[in-house]
Amino acid sequence: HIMSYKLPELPYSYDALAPYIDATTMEIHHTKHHQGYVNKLNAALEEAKLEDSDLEGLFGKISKLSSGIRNSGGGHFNHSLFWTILTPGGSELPEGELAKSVESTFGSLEDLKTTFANAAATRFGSGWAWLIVDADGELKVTSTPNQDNPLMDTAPDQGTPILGLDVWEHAYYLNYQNKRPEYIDAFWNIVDWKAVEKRYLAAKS
Ligand code: MN3
Repeated sequence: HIMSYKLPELPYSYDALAPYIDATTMEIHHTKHHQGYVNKLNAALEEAKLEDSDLEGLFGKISKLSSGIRNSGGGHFNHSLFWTILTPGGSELPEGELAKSVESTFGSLEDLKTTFANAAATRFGSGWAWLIVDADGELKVTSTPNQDNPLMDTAPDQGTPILGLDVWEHAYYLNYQNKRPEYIDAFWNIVDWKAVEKRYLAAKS
């Protein structure tokens, strides 16, 4: 039996993240782009006839799998994560384990944002910027091309992603055109740091 993936509902309305991400971009991104990855992933899994289609397991051996599974599996996983680390109005980074680790690793939250924004701005072409927990439990900022992610055995910096930013043009072009740095700046207003902390604690446990 091959698992069939489904497009997850957004936990907020399409206009909820405006003005930082506009409603039209959100709707197209969710119903066309993300849905497209889900459809292509299901087709690629069907074709490969894999017994276990758990995505995190597949990412660990993605170098041996088809480009369809890599691109569409990454696309589905990455967008599913992205929607859930955003929230209307954003949330403050709670005092706690993640805040302590951000401070000891980067110096401050502002320093983390600068490092992350630089990774997002300098990712050539399409891809993602990430904050990950690596195998030693340390925080690290990295980026990946296309729909790759740090769970893939092909990623130069591997670990569990706890925050991600889509820097494909489809994520921002309607509102920001070529001004990717303005989109990256706006992103911080809608990051749900409570959700990021939950992912951090889960990755560490
Ligand atoms: Mn996208």
